[in-house]
Amino acid sequence: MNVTLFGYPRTGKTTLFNLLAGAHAAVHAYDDGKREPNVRTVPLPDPRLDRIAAAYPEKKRIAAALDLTDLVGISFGDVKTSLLLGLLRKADGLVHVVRGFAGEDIPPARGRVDPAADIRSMEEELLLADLVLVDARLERLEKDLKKMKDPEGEKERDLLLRLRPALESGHNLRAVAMTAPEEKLIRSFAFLTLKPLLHFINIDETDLGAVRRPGDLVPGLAAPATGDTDQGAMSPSGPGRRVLAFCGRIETDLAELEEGERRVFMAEYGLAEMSAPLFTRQAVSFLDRISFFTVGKDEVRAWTVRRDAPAAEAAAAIHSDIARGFIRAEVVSAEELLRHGALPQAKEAGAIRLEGKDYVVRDGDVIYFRFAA
Ligand SMILES: Nc1nc2c(ncn2[C@@H]2O[C@H](COP(=O)(O)OP(=O)(O)OP(=O)(O)O)[C@@H](O)[C@H]2O)c(=O)[nH]1
Ligand SMILES: [Mg+2]
Repeated sequence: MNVTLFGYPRTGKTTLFNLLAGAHAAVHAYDDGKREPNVRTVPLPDPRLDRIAAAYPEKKRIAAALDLTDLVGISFGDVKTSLLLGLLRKADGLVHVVRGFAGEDIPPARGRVDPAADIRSMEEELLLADLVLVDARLERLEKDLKKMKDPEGEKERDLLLRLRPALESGHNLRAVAMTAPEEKLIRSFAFLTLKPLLHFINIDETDLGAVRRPGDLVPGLAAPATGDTDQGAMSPSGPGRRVLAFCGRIETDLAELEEGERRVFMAEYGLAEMSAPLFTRQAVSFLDRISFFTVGKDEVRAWTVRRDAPAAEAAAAIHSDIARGFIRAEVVSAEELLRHGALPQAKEAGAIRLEGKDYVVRDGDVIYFRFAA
């Protein structure tokens, strides 16, 4: 599972990467000409995993992991031809880091600081990159179809012809209703506008009061209504843009402090939470995935799988052998399991269900896969 940080030059991508990954990658990448991305894997905290693991103190606890990639800035207008396009396409989710801080010493990429304009133009660039891909594929398909009849190719062409106008009229492919087989048909294109996208605005400390209400900060770009909490700001449901804000400079200073001291300064700035826990807590749902858990011989472990995935796919996330030899899944929700204490007691109480390979996995399921080796 991976997320890529990208955006125009000097917006604070590496600063955010360091905050999220607890890393110390050099900023000023634009000075030394470094082109390779920074990469780091971070564990995703999950209180349910902690509580299940607490019932098994002798077993190791293994959190689900998220791979973070930090790209160098892409110049305005360059996304569709960027050498980094391949890396963007590989991502499961995209975090667009947006310049919101003034900072006269660091000239903004487009001459002025205008997060709303940057968000709109980056979204257009993503649409355009997908459109280029659709057109190139359509041209190729039409040529082939003239030479030879190919029902699969015709299906693909018809679908692409349906996607094209959506892109042209400024709609993400996420907004186009597609059947599961259709989604599969175009999966290999790795369209950018199909990916979960979050705009993360790097704001000035004077705007910190608005940090969890970026909709107030950037009028017209309201995140889905979230009341006073940040909950749901990254959630994929609903048509709204997903926008969060952080203050790179302040958080970088705060990250150096000890917990107690940090709390004091955070309170002073009116900052309820640092970006790292905020982000990692919501990363699984941001990526349109859900978590499930396994209690193995030696370890209690969290996994993630695509939302709406069947049990067979969850099994495959662990090991292809388990998917291949799948017999039954023994399933109990984490809540139910914890009510009984541990698996043996839950079993005794008849709380464990036997499910087949088509069972749609629910967030928080604890699963034991029976399989034939
Ligand atoms: N004033 C101010 N400066 C910041 C803030 N965040 C980052 N910077 C500075 O902006 C410069 C660029 O930050 P980076 O994190 O390297 O930005 P980047 O987007 O990774 O840059 P490239 O990879 O070169 O595109 C650095 O000098 C940072 O110290 C902020 O919130 N406020
Ligand atoms: Mg950078």
